[in-house]
Amino acid sequence: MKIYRKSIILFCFVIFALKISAQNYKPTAQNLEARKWFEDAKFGLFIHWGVYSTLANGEWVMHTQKIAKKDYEKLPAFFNPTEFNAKEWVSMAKAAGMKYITITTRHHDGFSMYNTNQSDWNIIKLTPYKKDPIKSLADECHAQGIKLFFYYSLLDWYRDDYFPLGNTGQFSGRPDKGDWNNYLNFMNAQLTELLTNYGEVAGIWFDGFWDKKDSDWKLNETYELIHKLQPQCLIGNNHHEAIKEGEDFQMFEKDLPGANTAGFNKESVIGSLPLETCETMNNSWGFNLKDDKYKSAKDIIHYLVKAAGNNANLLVNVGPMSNGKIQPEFIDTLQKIGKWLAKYGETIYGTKAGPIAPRSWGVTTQKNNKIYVHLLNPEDNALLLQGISQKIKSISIYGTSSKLKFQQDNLGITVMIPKILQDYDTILVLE
Ligand code: FHN
Repeated sequence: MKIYRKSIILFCFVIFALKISAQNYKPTAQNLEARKWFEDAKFGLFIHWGVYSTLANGEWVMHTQKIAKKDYEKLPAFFNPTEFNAKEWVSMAKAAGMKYITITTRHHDGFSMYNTNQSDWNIIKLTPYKKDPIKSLADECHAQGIKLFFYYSLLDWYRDDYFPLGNTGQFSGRPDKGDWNNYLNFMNAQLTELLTNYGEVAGIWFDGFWDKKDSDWKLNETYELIHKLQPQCLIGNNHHEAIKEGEDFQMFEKDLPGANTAGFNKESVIGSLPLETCETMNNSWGFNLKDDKYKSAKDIIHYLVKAAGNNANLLVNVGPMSNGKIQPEFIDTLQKIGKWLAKYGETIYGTKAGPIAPRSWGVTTQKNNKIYVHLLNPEDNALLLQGISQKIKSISIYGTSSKLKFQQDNLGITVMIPKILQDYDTILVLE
């Protein structure tokens, strides 16, 4: 009896230990290095592009317009992006000061924008274009030294084996049965293609988990596969939940880390993983003809600066048109941001959040022996900075030699703010 009890305890211990070790994801040295690079990069371009772009009504059009599969299947025939030029897109991102691109390889409509052998529902098989834009983009990114992330939708409105259905995609006219394990195998096979045929992939950006939170997604297996194929590849998942085992960065859609203005970011920052927020340039991800609620260069620069002041990257989105062009409004704004970053990028790239928590007047960033105070909304002609323990030698306006008057005492640092302010963001440098 005693021996029997002992072996049960031992068995439980082994199971417990196995569980712990399975959960103890240890990132490789390459992965840790990639995380460091990612944290320093600060600014990326998000691209939502698919056959939905032809309808010019956003990437959710199949669901919002209740389009059945049999009708949606007519769309690829209209998708012929003859004006697409990977060099132009990558150069545009580079000139905007962006260090990486994250592009939709497959969104919720399940249509693969790349050459896949796992399904005919793809750009090569069904569009008059017949070419693989992801391949051209990957080659161009590698040539121009821009890292490439692949957005990959876990959610699928098209496949029968995405079953049982989740909260969306009920109008596509699919049968009442499907083999979930087959769906998971299909996804893993597609991810294997993406991580084998496109050179170095900086990361996989998952989305759509929230459609079926309670399903057994077997994410551990998928994450292990990715890290096995490309150890440096960073995994992020826009599941709107706390970070899960195997993920390499944490994301907050349309919100600064820890904030929840969008309504779906209930999780807080956990641990010390790199952080990212993403935002649209109007109110749409995919091309939307009628959406003219454009954010200004100032809006986006302010968001980028605030993201940096919160230790996060900003991934800013464009939804190219079905001819392959990016609309001029976006290009124009990105050029303005690029000019600003060319001048002030040192106060953003490679920085960490500064010693003072974000305030109504702005944020702080820091690098080496410098603290950058970003006055986004200067409120007064004197500013009291509290929370800096180091002795400050001098305070100047970034990029100028003009020193500002200040006093450092027990209360903090009081600095006089000049009347002439810089474009978008007046940056004080504390040495
Ligand atoms: O449903 C998607 C949406 O289309 C878009 O891709 C965004 C980007 O963050 N993510 C989802 C909504 O959470």
